[in-house]
Amino acid sequence: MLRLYHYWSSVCSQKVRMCLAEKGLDWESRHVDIFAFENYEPAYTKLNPKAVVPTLDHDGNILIESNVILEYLEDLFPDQVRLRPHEPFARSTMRLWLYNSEELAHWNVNVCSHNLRHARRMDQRYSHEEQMAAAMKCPNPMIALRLKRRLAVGVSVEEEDEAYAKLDYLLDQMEQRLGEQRLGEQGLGEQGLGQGPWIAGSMFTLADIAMAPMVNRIEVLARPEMIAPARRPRVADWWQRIQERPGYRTAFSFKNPDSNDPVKR
Ligand SMILES: N[C@@H](CCC(=O)N[C@@H](CS)C(=O)NCC(=O)O)C(=O)O
Repeated sequence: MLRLYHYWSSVCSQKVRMCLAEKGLDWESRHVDIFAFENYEPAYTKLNPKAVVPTLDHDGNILIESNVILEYLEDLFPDQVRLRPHEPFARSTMRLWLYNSEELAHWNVNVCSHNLRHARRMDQRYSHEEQMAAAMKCPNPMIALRLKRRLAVGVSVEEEDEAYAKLDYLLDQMEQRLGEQRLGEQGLGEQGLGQGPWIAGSMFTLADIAMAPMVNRIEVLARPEMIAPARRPRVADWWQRIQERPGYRTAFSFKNPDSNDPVKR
């Protein structure tokens, strides 16, 4: 049995939901309202000491970290729609982009989401004091300090601009990756790291799944022109193809259980 602890619009949860959908796996949902601070409750942090979503429970094996969960699902169900190439260089490219999705994309998307999404939600529900009290309960010092700092000074325009510049830098690399032609790639077939159309070459992989929620978030944030065809034609084309996939549609249509949430997408 696969049980996923997740939040409807969390990018890291979307990654795992998309992987489950692409593989056609059944799973049980445990929605964790991170804007009601349910992820800081001891019952949850016992499972996930980092106090973040997602967490996967597979027959009592508890997994955290979305990229680790993606690879675990691939290890468990390798034949149920393969999402990882065999060829070592294509596989390493897939892993590089899993890493990029966390190191560069997730952190900066989080900064850019704060004013438009996160603060609006929390301010609608809780006073400043209540939010500070919740931050005090968070056992993960990185998350707690980030929340306390944001409650004290917010996210400035400069900080946002810096985060968008880092996302631009990553999207430039993605544009280049999707157009790269490796010498001698002919004949590598499905495993080869040829020119697209996917991030690790001709095969749709976990790397595409890991980047999909990040690009989706950039689109719903204030700067969708970052992925417009005129600016980055290959990324725009990739994004179009991602959105056409039934796995994307299933994963991203998970309903927000809170109808009063000011954030709709
Ligand atoms: N590296 C972790 C990051 C998880 C993470 O930061 N999740 C966010 C939602 S996308 C979260 O739970 N935030 C809760 C909080 O900041 O209180 C992963 O990939 O699973």
